[in-house]
Amino acid sequence: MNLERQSVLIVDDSRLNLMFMKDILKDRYKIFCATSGKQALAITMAERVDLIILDVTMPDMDGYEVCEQIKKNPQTKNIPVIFVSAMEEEENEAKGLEIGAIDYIIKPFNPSILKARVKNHLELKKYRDILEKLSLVDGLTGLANRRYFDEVLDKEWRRALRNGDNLSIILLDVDFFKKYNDHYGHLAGDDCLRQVGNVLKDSVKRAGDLAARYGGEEFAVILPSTPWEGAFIIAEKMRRNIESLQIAHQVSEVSSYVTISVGVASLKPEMDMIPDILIRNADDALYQAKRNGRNKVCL
Ligand code: GH3
Ligand code: MG
Ligand code: MG
Ligand code: MG
Repeated sequence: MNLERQSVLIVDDSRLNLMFMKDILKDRYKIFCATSGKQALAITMAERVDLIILDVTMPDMDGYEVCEQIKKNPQTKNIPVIFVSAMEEEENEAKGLEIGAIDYIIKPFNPSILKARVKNHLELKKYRDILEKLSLVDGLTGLANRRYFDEVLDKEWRRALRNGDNLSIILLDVDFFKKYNDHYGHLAGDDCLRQVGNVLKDSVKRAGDLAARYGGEEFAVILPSTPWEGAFIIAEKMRRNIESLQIAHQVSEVSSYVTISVGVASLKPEMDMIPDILIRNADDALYQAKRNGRNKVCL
């Protein structure tokens, strides 16, 4: 979880107003300033912004339009927007709230009210961020969960299709894990899965790679822009690193330690294919690895 100071973007075409609001908030938050809608949108794309204070009346693009753009973009739509405006008519306030702003403050305002409202909205934003993160993370291993894996696979699939690029995935499964649980107990089993998860985390280092818990004692890894040779090397490294943990597994039929079987699949996506084909190929390869004696990587 990102525990940095939260950040506020203040947007107003009057520098005097900007400085006034910045002074009120700068002790508590990291502040970004923009004097136009265009500049504001650029900052929301480039920086981590947790809340936006937005003037309504500005030349070129007015605050409503800026807010609409922010709410339309999946990357920025969850950033709360507070309008601050001298336009005190109720229809203006209603319009601001209707297009997705969380609050509307009328100028001139009392600085402590601005401060308090910003604080309350940022508290809510913090909990929403935590909930979103929890919904994507596997509780046992701290890896991405299946839901997040599916989302990323979809995204990477479309990117690879656009760029004519390779996309590889690795599926892996702990060998004789039912016997492990039966022999050592479920808690030891959980601990084993945690250790396997840590090895996977450490084995994928490139930005864009994703290691996930796919379900039960199965894990999956996405390797964008990676041809099969590279994916195979990473898979083999994972298999070796798990074996090197030397987690005792007295009742395994393949080794005295915990091992994994691994399937690798790689292709250049084409228009008439869907991402499931990668999963199916990796699953077939994993099945081969199991049939060929386990503790193996197959392609
Ligand atoms: P194979 O080598 O063919 O993969 O055999 P296996 O025993 O590993 O496969 P099987 O699918 O028969 O058993 C998987 C076991 O994984 C059964 C299930 O209880 C256990 N398991 C799944 N999720 C968890 C978990 O979160 N914690 C623990 N401790 N065990 C789990
Ligand atoms: Mg203005
Ligand atoms: Mg399994
Ligand atoms: Mg298994």
